Amino acid sequence: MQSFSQKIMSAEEAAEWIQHGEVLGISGFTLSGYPKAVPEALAKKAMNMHAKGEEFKVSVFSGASTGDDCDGVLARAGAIQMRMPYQSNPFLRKAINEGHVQYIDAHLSVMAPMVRSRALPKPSTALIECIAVTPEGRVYLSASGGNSTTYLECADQIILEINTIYNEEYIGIHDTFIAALPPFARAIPIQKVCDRVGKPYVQVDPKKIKAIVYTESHDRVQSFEEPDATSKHIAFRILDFINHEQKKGRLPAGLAYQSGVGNVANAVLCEMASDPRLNKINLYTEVIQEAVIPLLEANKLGFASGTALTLSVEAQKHLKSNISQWKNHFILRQQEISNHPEVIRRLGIISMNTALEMDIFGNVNSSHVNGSSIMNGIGGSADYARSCYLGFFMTPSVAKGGTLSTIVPMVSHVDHTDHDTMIFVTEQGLADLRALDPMGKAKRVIENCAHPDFRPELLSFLKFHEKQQKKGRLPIDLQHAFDMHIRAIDSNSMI
Ligand code: 0RQ
Repeated sequence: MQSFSQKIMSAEEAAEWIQHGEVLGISGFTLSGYPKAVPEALAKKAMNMHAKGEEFKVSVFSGASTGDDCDGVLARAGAIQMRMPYQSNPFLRKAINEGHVQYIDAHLSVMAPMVRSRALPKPSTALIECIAVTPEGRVYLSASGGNSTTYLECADQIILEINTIYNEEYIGIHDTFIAALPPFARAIPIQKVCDRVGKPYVQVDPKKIKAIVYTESHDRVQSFEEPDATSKHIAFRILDFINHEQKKGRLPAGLAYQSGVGNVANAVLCEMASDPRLNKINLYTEVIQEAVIPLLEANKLGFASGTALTLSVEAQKHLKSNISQWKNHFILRQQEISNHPEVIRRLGIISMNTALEMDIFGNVNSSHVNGSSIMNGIGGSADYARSCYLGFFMTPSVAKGGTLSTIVPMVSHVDHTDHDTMIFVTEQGLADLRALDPMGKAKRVIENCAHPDFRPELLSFLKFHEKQQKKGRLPIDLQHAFDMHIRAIDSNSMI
């Protein structure tokens, strides 16, 4: 049996195991469960080497976004060559948009199988935050599942950060199940949100563990703003629609929800906690976020399955003081499973994701401002949108103080095509696009979702169709499709 006492070391010593040009496979998903000490040490190492005129950059594969003490420090140190599959850090975003970091924006469900099948470069080092490791090599993950199991399995060497913020009561939250690659893959045996199909730990070869670093540091997650009137309007419209569909017999009661990231998505979940029409709510989602606490306190959370527990520092402490009572409400899975289309389709998920902009024909841009500057990434939104039972895309009808319309003639970047979208919602209203042809969709989206200030221009876009001799199915006027975006680029305003 392996004794780890000689492998316990400082973050700086652990960083010496990582060399220029490596691919790191790190833990972390939407600012939860990411390594905190070794990335800081690695950033210092990179800066020292750069000062001496030496090269030092690594490629970073994660689950999803990590905190400023990981993505942020590494980006500021100029230590990232390539990043995949999702980020949300302002410094890293700037470095990507300025062309200093290569960024591959990928569906979150496919990252791990692509690593295992060697379609992507193999991470040489796995850098993983955990709660504990046993001498037999059982690694108990911390606040996120992400792609950690795959990185631990594939990497040549392992560096663990044991975060003592967590105590042993957290052990058991994870369910690590990995499907074999085709043609040997079998059905994933999840029939209910709460089904456990794997193990509460990841088994690694203890000989691969080169360094263990102790940390005591919360995930750096900001508290959400109190939901504003716009977000509340969006939430009411979604909840009213769900209630209406259930009354009409078109939507079975009791389906689980997926909720995307950001302020709007959090507001919708908060409204669910106080909506008397909803009894117990189950989540089959990626990110179990802050609003899960009001649901627990209102005794309305049945079960939450996700890959990340993304809570503000205050909520992390609150969860810790109630962990023995609340832990039976949670499962954290690997993102390959939380986002697996097979499971999402079988369970029949109600999916709610936020868009940057949506077009009148049903296409959605979640990731690129004016078609070119990355915001965060597509994340898992398409994993859910494509396979869900009922899918909402929501956004305030205007951004940047009312100067930009989020409803446009054509999105400037397509993450979700009209084939994969169902319901659009803004604070102005809701448009069910499922039974409409392109012209029907356009009229419904303009009437129900666009801000009144932008409706005349959007309607005039459709007049092109009336003027055309040779009509075509989609009334797209290529000469004017991006007029609104071009004005936004020229003057920061679509008005
Ligand atoms: O900018 O921060 O400078 O003010 O975008 O917008 O309104 O605060 O919305 O926090 O809910 O995030 C789409 C980014 C929305 C997020 C997005 C500007 C706006 C603001 C943020 P400021 P809000 P939210 C599961 C699902 C993709 C991944 C996904 C996201 C900033 O939800 O990344 O869905 N989604 N994953 O001013 C220019 C527009 C704009 C705009 C908004 N049309 N043009 N700027 N903004 N609309 C989780 C994972 O997959 C991990």
